[in-house]
Amino acid sequence: MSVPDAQIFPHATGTALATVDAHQEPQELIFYAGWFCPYVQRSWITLEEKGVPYQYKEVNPYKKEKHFLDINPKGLVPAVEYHGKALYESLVICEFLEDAYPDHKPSIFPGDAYTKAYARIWVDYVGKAFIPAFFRLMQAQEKEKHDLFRTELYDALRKFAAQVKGPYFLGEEFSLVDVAIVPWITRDYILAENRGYDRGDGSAEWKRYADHVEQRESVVKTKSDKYAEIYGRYLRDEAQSEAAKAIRAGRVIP
Ligand SMILES: N[C@@H](CCC(=O)N[C@@H](CS)C(=O)NCC(=O)O)C(=O)O
Repeated sequence: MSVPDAQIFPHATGTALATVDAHQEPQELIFYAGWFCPYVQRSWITLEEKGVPYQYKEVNPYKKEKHFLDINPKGLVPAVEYHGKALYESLVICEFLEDAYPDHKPSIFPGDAYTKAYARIWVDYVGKAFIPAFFRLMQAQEKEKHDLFRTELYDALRKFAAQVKGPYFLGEEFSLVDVAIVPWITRDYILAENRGYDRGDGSAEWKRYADHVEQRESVVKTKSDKYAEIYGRYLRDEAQSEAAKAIRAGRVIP
């Protein structure tokens, strides 16, 4: 059966296109990615930060093709194949890259145990509070719901911004907390254009943080310029992705 979301633009654009082109040679690590996906961008940023050699392969996860389901039975991007063995889940991949390539710097985890655990608390917060609020606002159809969910998103991001040491979440070092949230920051112009969202209305701290983190080189190098095309279906609440269905049903995003 054809899924409407399967009709997506087939490849990266903007600055991400050159990054894709530079990673076509076979490597021991194959990165299965969708140019449009914020979860993919997390793992992609980590690959670029660390300078890990990888081969980029574009996958349309909505097609659920057998060769991809063999790699990730969940049928979601990102996924990697490392020496022929598969892994998936964006944050798992980020942590794996850290462990598998310890000599590739910078590390996206702080060295001391306490700060590493503290970072994990805020990565968890991004997944449980910030991202669901972001998608709820995007998929909401009525004006009252826009107002309600915009307030909810501002509450979520203010709480996060209040903990930002600056310029990055943990201070001078870019870390997994920044990696976890920044793909949604690079896409928040969709909410600004369609849902009355404004970084400055969130809080001055949030705006300062968001304006800064989106300029990180690894973020810019993995950014495409056609996100609006993908999110039209979310804005009309027609998207059939697993995330969109979960938000619609009030379930946890897979
Ligand atoms: N929890 C997953 C989420 C990945 C995800 O939802 N990817 C989307 C694209 S942004 C996907 O592959 N969707 C296919 C679908 O929903 O059928 C992760 O962190 O990697």
